[in-house]
Amino acid sequence: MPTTNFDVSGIKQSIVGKLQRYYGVTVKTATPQQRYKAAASTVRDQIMQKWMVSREQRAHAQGKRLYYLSVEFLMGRSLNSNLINLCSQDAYQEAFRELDIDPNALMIEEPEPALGNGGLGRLAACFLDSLSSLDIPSMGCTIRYEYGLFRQKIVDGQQVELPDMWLANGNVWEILVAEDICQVHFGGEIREAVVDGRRVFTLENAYTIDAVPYDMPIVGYDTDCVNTLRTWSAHSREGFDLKTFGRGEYDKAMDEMKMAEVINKVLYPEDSHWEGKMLRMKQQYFFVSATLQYALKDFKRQYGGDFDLLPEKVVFHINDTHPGLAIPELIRLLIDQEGLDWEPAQRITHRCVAYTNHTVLQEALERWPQDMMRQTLPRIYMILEELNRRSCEKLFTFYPDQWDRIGQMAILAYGQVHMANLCVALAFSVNGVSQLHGKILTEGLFHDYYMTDPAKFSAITNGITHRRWLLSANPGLTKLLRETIGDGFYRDAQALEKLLPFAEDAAFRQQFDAVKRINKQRLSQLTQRRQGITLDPDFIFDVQAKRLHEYKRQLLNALHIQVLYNRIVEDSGYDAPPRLFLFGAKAAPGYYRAKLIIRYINALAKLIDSHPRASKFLKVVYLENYDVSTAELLMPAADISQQLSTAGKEASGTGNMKFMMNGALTLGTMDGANVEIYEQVGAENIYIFGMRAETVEGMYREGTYNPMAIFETNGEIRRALSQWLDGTLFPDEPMALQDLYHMLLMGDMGGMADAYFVLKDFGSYSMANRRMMEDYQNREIWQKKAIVNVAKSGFFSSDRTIREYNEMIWKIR
Ligand code: 26V
Repeated sequence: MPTTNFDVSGIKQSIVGKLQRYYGVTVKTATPQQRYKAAASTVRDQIMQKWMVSREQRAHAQGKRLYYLSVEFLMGRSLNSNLINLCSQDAYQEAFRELDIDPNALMIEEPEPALGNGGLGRLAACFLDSLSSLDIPSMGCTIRYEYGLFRQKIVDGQQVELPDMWLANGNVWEILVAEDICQVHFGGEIREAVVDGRRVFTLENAYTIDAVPYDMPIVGYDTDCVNTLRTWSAHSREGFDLKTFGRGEYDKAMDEMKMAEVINKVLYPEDSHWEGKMLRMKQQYFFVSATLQYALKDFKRQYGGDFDLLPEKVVFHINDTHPGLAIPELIRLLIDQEGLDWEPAQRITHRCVAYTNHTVLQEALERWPQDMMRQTLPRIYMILEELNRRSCEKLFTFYPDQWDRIGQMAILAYGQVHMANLCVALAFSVNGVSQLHGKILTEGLFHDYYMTDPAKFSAITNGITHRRWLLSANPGLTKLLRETIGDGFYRDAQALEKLLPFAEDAAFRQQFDAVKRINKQRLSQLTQRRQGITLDPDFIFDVQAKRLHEYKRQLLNALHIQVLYNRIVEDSGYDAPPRLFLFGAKAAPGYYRAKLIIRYINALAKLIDSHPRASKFLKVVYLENYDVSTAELLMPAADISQQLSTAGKEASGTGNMKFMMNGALTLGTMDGANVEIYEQVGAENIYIFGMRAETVEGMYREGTYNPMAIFETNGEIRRALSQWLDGTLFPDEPMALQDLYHMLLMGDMGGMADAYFVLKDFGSYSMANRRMMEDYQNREIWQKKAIVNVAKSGFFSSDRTIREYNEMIWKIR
């Protein structure tokens, strides 16, 4: 077999050859998209050789394999991160140079697979990178959504959603794996029979859908390990079920086709508010069932039918409760397909499944209507009933006669299937994503379960892949670091600590500053191209980038900007360094209040722009369509990272880590992983404000919080809120922000006023801002703090996170 040599001349030959063979063009006449395809498929060829070897090695080694199940993987573009992990960046750069190809123009031709909403999906993507880099055999499993998260436009200050057709030009990185196509069944009725003295269950009159897997390679950094991201696509059987059609059941034949077509059509864009949508449940079961069928097939191929061996060879990690039906589905497969009895099936399943919780927000916890589950997945529902019966029986011995408590802990209760309870009761491991979040799980949300089995709970702080978020996203800083402390941090992010002494080195600080400036200009090119806005690198770049949600408190930031504006307007002697506030956030399309906050921010931007003096000190820019690629340009340009969630609400946050690693200082609450950033850098290198989580909890319990009292006593807040209703912000529609006003001061529909304590924390936030601006004006002090942040960010590499998961949970090799 001819093997290609991927040195500079081999790369050039391959690119030129592909352009000629695929498109009949030369490098000069090719479109940027054609050049991208030719380059990317060259990289793919290079990966293929490793991928094959990796698969053979895994089969040979007979080790344990991790299946990471997640409804979201927010991968971002692959080309550059693959080049980095293959250690081929230099060779390709040189090949591009010699072919006169602009690498940047080529990279942006890659459509970004936006198969995720936010933190949870991006974490899954970072994990895959670390798993391969640490040589841990693993497969990410998810749904091949035809449409990823919507693209966002801002029109007249408002969010408009557009479809994300990321597959329109094909996907260079995936291959269809025909031999692993399998079937998933929905609906129908259960028939029970006794065969050889054993009760057997069969499903009749079900809808059957083909699950078609597409595999994407996940390359590890400087290693031979290439793992797989498998995305499942739904197809109707043989296109159109002719048998059904032939029987004259046209409607049914059509229904099946429609259902198959729709199942992987679109990613749901809500990431904080759960709704019992039948289609979403079908999506989840679809990819879970297909994944488990494949995993058992692969297991049997290697080890035959000894399923007691399964927990030694396989671990299924479920990313939040969304893939939680893996639990009853594995039991179903072991019993109905493999012929095991209930007890061994449940015992084996328990030992194979681990669960991570990612949110404690009540409204985000999944609870399916029991009727819906019974109709759509009758056999799964039967198994849930049995699991519930056994689980409640066990709980009853631990909490005798405490029926209320057991009702709260039950898998089935009050007409609903409670997914978190299912996962906590049945998984062998339950973990939180930061120290604080872990504590809230064991002391709050899952406390009653914690008391029954404390050993299975853990907290493992999230991480980010420093290869994408530093090496790839910030080439300027990476180069400077390599020249200063060597390239040890490429492999081991903790080596960034070597940077610490250079905080005292004035020459280094100056270079560090120069890199930041260039990164600001890079970002400005993006906003210029996309929105026609130029950013002034002399401004402080102060960024809040994350999904738009009340608990994340973009409103606190905006309200404070408005107060600053008023100070400037009123005080002709006002002086402060000029500050650019950048917002990047998508709102769930049905989240009215979040969309209103977007309007508010854009109205503020306009108000400030139209004031000659205020616009010398302040600028607000709403970055359109915040996604992974935007983040990669945004993080390296930031001076300030705003992490304002109400304490106790943000499970971890991972954007906070990306900013830190790129030298931004955090302005934040003691929430999620901000707490650990604080511990890493020390109090003098971070700006902490606001109530602590316990205080917040206490205020909810007591119910005595009265934001109106703050409104009455704080003139700056009163002035700003009054401007919401007097036409200052929306001259043509003075009542536009009425809902926000009401929410803050009166509460809505019986809910408490200002439930996220925006007004309560405002004073402390404002003070922290003041401290920060004073420090910023002393360049030396500020630069030192920024450098300490980079130096201490190694802890937040997802390599550390994955090592901890493996030591504490998966125990692979
Ligand atoms: C929740 C839901 C609720 C039901 C509707 C659909 C849907 C889709 C996604 C989610 C995920 C919400 C949980 C989430 O994204 N949590 C975030 O996880 C990050 C990674 O652990 C963490 O850093 C963030 O703090 C946390 O909000």
